Amino acid sequence: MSNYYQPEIETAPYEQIRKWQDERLVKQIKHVWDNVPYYRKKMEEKGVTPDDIKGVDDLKKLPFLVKDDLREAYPYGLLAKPLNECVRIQSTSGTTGKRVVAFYTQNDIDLWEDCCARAIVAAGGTKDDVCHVSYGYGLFTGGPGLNGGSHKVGCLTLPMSSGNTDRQLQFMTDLGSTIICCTPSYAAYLTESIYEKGLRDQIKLKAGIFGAEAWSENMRSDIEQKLGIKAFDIYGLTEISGPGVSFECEAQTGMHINEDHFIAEIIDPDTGEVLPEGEKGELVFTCITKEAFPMIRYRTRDICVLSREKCPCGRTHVKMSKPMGRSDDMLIIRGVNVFPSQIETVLLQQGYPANYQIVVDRVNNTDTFEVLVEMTPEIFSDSLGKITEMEKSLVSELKAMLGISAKVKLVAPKTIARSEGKAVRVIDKRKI
Ligand code: DLL
Repeated sequence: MSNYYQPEIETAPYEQIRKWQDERLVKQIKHVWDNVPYYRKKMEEKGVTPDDIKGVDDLKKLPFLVKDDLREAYPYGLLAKPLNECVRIQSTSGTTGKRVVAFYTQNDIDLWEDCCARAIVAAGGTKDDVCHVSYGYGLFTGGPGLNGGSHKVGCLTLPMSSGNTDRQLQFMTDLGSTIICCTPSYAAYLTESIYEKGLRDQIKLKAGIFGAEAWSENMRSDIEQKLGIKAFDIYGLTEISGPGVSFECEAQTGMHINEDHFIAEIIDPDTGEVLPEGEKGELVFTCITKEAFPMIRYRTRDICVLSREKCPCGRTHVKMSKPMGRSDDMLIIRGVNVFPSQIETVLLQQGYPANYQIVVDRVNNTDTFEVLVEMTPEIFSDSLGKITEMEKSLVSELKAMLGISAKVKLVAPKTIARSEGKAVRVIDKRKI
């Protein structure tokens, strides 16, 4: 039996959702036109005014925003409210260049926390739960978002933040955590530590809410089995608020996008053309309720598929697939597109843990491609012959999945650095 945090919204008929979107979009575009000169200029350049936007069908007339716009407009150029009406900033983990800084009014925080509360309730959360939040707190949106959602649901909230695994496990056992929120790679690490310390019998977890990075179905079933929990995916990005832009329900077949707040489109990343439902492409979001930092047609670079198929959970909001990679971090190795998640799938299928690192380099104008894979203590063997055989077998499995050859190196247990946040999966040394 499904539970909802805001049933009248989460199960609203599609016509109602569409009505909210039409009305809110028109209002939002006026708000942005009036208050964000940077975006107004972009609209003018495209020859669009707020009068041209009557509803969702007109969305495609509007210009896109990309990460470079955020860097260019840093820090206040995309702010749509006076600074003294803003109460919070959050920021992305940032790769190159300036960090992305997102602003929130109190109302923005309130709606964002509602989204996170929907995710927690969908994972079975109630006010009787002890919700253990091990996403980082601070500028990263993971900790603050799930913390706020957990309060709204009324769970006893443990604001653990990331790191200090011994302390995490002590609180988890002493206080009887029932829901754990963290990155999937940290969940896998915690699981490993629970077994190592013989704590499995003292763990009361029933659900995990894992997101912020890609993870495979095999990783899900591995964690679910070992901890005896149900593992739910949660998606989001700082620019669009943080975690809770979409979340999984008990059906575990994609994440419901909170469409009363965000309009989703799928585009061809090369041409920008909007693709029909069911086609794979880049996800684009328009925020229709955010006041301080309303992204319009923001290109996420995440590649996925949308589906309006009826969901057994009763929610009516569109579902997105797990991101299958990013249009900008997809690796092109010797001309072949490679997603790290494909490599992870092969490893888990072959009984290896998801502790791996992809190293790409260019030697004599040819790409080198190496996958370092950690063995578990069970499969660890110091017989050179056996290791060579296992490496060979992985090489052929990877070749079958990817269409190109990788060099595989099996390394001893615990030699690849563990992450408390997002795992570093790819080391690309090429200078192209
Ligand atoms: O990672 C927000 C978040 C926190 C989501 C906690 C879920 C849980 P950023 O640091 O801005 O925000 O990174 C956003 O991370 O564009 C995706 O590429 C990736 N990402 C987020 N969630 C998932 C997921 C947070 N469930 C970027 N699966 C996004 C795969 C994800 N990738």
